[in-house]
Amino acid sequence: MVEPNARRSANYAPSLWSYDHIQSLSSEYTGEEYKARADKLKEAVKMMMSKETADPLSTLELIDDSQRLGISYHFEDEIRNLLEMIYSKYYKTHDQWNSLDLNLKALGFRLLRQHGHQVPQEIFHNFKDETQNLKPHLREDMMGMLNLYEATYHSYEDESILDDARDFTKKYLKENQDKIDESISLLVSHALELPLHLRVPRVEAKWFIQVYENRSDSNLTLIELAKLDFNMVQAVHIEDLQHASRWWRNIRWDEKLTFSRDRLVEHFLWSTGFDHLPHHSLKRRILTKVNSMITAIDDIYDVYGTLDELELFTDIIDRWDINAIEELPEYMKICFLGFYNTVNDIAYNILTNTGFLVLSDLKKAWAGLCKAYLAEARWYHNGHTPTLQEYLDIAYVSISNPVILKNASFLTSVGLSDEIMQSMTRLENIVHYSSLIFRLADDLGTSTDELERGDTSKAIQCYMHESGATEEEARRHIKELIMETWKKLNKERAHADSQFLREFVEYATNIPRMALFMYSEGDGHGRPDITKSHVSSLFINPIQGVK
Ligand code: 0FV
Ligand code: MN
Ligand code: MN
Ligand code: MN
Ligand code: MN
Repeated sequence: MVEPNARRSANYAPSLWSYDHIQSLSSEYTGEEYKARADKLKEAVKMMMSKETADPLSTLELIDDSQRLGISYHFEDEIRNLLEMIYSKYYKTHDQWNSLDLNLKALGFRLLRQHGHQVPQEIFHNFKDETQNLKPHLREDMMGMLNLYEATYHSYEDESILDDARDFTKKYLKENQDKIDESISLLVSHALELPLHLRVPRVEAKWFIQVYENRSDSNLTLIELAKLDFNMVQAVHIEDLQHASRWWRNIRWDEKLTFSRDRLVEHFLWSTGFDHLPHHSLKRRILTKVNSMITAIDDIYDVYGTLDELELFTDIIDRWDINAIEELPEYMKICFLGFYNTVNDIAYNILTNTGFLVLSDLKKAWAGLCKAYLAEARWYHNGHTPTLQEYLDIAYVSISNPVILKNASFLTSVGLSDEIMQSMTRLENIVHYSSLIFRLADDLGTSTDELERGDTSKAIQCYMHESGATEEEARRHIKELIMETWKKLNKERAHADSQFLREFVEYATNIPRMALFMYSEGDGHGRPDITKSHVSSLFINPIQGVK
């Protein structure tokens, strides 16, 4: 049992980003001149994509490069048409794909699966024969192995050919990465660190633009557009960040809830990782507020609140009862009224922008989150360690992803129609898998500190408790669970057959990608020094050398 009225402290470091600093940021990439230049370049790329080529590999490479450079959102129709054509010409039947070489198979498989085409794992049934006589110093062979490795991350459950191919290529790439020239070994070590499918697109674009530019055969139109577009999108992000930072300043939680993490900029980083597209500003601004409220309320439950207070707070949120606010302690009055006003304001924004009244859905999602927080607080205060399954049934909610995705679903660019409301039930699995990976990645990154300061047992400890495993074994088990859950998410992605679902599923996939990114070097959310260079790279420093 824990002393019921003791307050803990997490001693979180202060923010590195002052209000004045954020408001002083600016970008020159906003004027008509840049826009006109970008439009010209886009036309040129469209021309490249419309030309009939006899070589499917170069077409696929063009698509892959444009995706990695972060500019493919300008060419969605062109890319969809190209892939449909390539699919029906080369990948639809056994006879067609059986005659392709390994590199072409692998690149096509990845891009086609990514875009919802059904290519079977059997395309790689003889990959071991095909890789018998590889010469690692040959560029083509190495690219083939790299593309096969990347392709295997698009697998579903029970695809053992792809599991084998992943193990095989990983080993091969590790053993041979020093034997090739730097332009490829750089790609290989990057991929071994984390495969492309698990990376945050915006962060990857910033990295890949530099790599691609140094290539001897880079396409000058693509690279010019990528650099210009990156800077123009960054200008939009700066305005979004400034907007969110004004809200944060007005709500004053940084000075009123001083026990909690002051992380407005990091919350903006999260929401930009979820969706960085320039025309989705409203979504980014709203989700930054949502993320900030989640973190503050999480800190109330995990760190500052007494169990009695938490019981009361949860009940008032559940009843959405503004009249009961008098019963709350001072700091909870501030939190509840600020929260209540902001959620109402978000619902109002969604109503005026999309015509949908979503307040009751938002209320339900927040109440669900607070109940999950309370369940964990009770475990902690009672000294109860649940089984891993018992824990995850609560913890996939307490990671806050259902609240995030509920808000995001009402802000997809497609206006909500009956058809979309019907696909809401289809979203349940997507929400579940996305949340589970987010939770497990968060526990791998944060639970050491959490347990030290006093918090409920997280996935690692629950598994150790139930199985007698060591911490190292438990961590390995959690990592395997993450990989198995990605496979389930991949399967759900394959069913995304409308504009709404595609946008939603991409959002839901970027959330666990962001989690892997934010926790890759430690608790990048709790410790601003870890995240500082990424904030500068994405929001402050433009790419140099843009004409
Ligand atoms: C929770 O941190 C938290 F604030 C997260 C996951 C980052 C905020 C970002 C978003 C809301 C997107 P913490 O590790 O304290 O979470 P738990 O659930 O483990 O207490
Ligand atoms: Mn917490
Ligand atoms: Mn928590
Ligand atoms: Mn859109
Ligand atoms: Mn955590």
